[in-house]
Amino acid sequence: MTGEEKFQVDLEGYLVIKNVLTDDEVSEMNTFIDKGDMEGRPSLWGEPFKRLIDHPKILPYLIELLGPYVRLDHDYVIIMNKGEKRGRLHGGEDGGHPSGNVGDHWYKYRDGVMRNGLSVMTYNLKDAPEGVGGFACIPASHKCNFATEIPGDVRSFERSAHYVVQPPLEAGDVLFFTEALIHGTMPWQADHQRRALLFKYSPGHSAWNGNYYDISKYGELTDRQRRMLMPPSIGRRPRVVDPN
Ligand SMILES: O=C(O)CCC(=O)C(=O)O
Repeated sequence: MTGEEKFQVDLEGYLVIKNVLTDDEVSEMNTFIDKGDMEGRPSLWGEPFKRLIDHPKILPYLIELLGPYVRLDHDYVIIMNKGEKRGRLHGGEDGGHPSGNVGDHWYKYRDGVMRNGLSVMTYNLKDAPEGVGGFACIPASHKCNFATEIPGDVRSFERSAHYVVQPPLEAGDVLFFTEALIHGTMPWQADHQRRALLFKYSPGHSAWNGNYYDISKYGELTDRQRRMLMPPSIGRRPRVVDPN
């Protein structure tokens, strides 16, 4: 992770990582989705998707931002057609939003180190240029203190506000965001489908999802993938990357 990328995550709570997937990888995944045989979580859809558990270009970000014991908590796909709506703006530091839901949503900085609770790597399989909708957020809201004051019509995207942004994304880009950031899904306006794979990670000791991975369903896994699919724990937990 470059110094500028660290600066951006600390400043804004999200980051666009360009060109993580090659054109061939994107088209292989899109062809699979076109066939419509998607059962269960994307990480179970075969090798090209299994690689996303610990993608070598993404792993350094995960370790820097969630620590050496980072684990995959859950993964799912978002497919949207023109005119479709999904979730309003939500998230934010625990307790900071009107539903009162307490998740494991937090961001902390100390002595040059950033740490996050539940965080997301979204693999984009279709372009999402400016103005088409999809992922939207309030940059820097992972550090805001008045989240309960965000008006309902802004949360539901009925009224636009200058502080809500939809970052433009291209197929192959990965979007990182901490769930401590206030974020949601704007109605999708493009003629083509939105296709996004959300891989959500937690520090090794914590879980958002109570439904842990069953590694017997995955066929062959590397040792690293096995470590990243372990249920939460901390005592004697192996690091994702062996320091030796
Ligand atoms: O990518 C999106 O549309 C946002 C997904 C979302 O709201 C979430 O991960 O909680």
